[in-house]
Amino acid sequence: MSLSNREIADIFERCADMLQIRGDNIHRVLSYRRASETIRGVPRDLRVISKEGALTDLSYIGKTIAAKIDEMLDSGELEFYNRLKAEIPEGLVDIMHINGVGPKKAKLFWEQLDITSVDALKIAADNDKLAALPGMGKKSQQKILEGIEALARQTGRASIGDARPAAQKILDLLLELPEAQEGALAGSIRRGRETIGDVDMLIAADESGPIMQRFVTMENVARILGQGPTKSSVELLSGLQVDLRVLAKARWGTALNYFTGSLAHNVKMRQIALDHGLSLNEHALSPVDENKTIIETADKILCDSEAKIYATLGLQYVPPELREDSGEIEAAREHRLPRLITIADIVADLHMHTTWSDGKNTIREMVDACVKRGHQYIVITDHSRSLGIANGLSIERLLAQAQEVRRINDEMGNRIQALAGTEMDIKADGSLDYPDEVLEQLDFVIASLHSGLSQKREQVTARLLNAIRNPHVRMIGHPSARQFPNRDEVDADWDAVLAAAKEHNTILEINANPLRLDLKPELARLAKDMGVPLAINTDAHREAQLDLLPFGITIARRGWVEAEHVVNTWSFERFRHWLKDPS
Ligand code: DGT
Ligand code: CA
Ligand code: CA
Ligand code: ZN
Repeated sequence: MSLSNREIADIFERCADMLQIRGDNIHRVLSYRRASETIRGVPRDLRVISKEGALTDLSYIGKTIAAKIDEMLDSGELEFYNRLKAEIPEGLVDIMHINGVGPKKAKLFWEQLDITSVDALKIAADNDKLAALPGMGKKSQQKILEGIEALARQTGRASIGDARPAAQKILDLLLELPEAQEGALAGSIRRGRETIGDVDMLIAADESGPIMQRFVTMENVARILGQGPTKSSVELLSGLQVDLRVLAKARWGTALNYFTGSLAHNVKMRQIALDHGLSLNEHALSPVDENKTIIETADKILCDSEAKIYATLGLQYVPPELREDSGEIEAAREHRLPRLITIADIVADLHMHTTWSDGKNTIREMVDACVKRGHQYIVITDHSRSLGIANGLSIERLLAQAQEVRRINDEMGNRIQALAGTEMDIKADGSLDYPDEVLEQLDFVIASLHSGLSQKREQVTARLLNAIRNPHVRMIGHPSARQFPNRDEVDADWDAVLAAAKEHNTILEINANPLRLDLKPELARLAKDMGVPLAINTDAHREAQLDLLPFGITIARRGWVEAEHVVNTWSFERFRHWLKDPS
């Protein structure tokens, strides 16, 4: 059996992990790790590339690695990996990936306590056996226990940042076929969930054969999970599963509605249909008798649009992002759904980095890129001095940068307004990274949590409140500090945080980076309900990341947010006046 790209990448990654646990030369470790990353990003089947003799054209794939790829493609196995497995118990790899462990500690636990599985590690930690080991302690033991819990919650779901563009590409490809009349993404992608279990895709066509054929023969397909006239499923080389359904245009509305979900929304919709004497499924609305049995002789109502379903049931049209049975049906009944924000409403980006700290583009490059994207105003917000790993700015460099931003702003004339700001660290002890007399020289100050993220609720809350109350701090960046897939949000008293933000007119950010999406939708909705000002920003560390805004818009829409609640939909005039007098 031949292996898929993803399986080969997984094996190289595990080789790298095992070499690292063994304590091998770091360059050797890295050669396997980089090969693994390269392969994960390759959009074509390695089998094809190998046949072309082009494996070594890929970055970080030399002769040795290429030979190992060929070995796996031919035999489905890798002798080198088998030998490593005989030496290093495989469970150590899982242990090493727990937050707070790493290769050295995994080896320590193995050598000292003969621990070779996550379960055994948990038992040892529960029984206080890790704390006494050299270099350990109660605190690191507790951290490992939390890491194990976080691991248990991981479900192997893809980030929307990866899944949505990949799905859209496939849809575009299929829509090129002459048979395809209409197409859409459905399921959790269409509803805009932060993570995606599998991709659901619909195409309207009279003849499905050519569409299904094209779908299962795409070059990034690892294996076909099923192929039929109405439904096919494939697994991509990336590991993502895609379900495609082909149906008649006349049933487009009912099918799209059904496969968009959520399940809970569908269940409510079906109940409302029954209240109208109709049975709703993916094919049609069908009249039922008093026993709720479909009257076979009665004419079915076909819906070629979702609008027709909602209208037939006396409901306002419900945007997909709201379809979670969290009050949207009740609101639709009373025609009081929000007018959700759209990407066209955004006129500014208040959070981005440059080469002054850990960004990849200069101030001028970022400013030009924002002009190109049509922004009216932006803020340059590099990291502050205590964030050493991000090359944070000393006070001298910060003030020099502000001068440079203002010089460039003058150069730009009325093409854009570029403001001088900072993303200041809220330090672990709760203090802010720059004194007030420095902050007051800036146009806009963000404060963010980057460290001390596992502190207790009271401590984290106090840090956030301290930042919110500072008169120079105008926004809290990525307030919960969560990161996909495995950094949980901080534990904070969000009621207190939102109330303080409201009182002090401190903006809470909806960070649009798909790894963050923070505030999460539930908190964004609470904030909006309380009248807390919001902003949707990219936190771009390079020019291309300025295009991540749509992911933030999706999150805001899931939080029922309207344009008015988001300060970077306001004109520069209004924003500037509000900064001076936010009351
Ligand atoms: P995911 O894939 O876990 O990210 O989440 P979804 O929502 O995409 O779930 P999926 O792919 O299992 O199914 C897509 C939609 O199809 C789901 O949102 C609602 C609909 N659906 C699936 N199974 C049922 C069902 O048994 N009854 C009803 N009414 N709808 C269903
Ligand atoms: Ca799905
Ligand atoms: Ca599905
Ligand atoms: Zn940032």
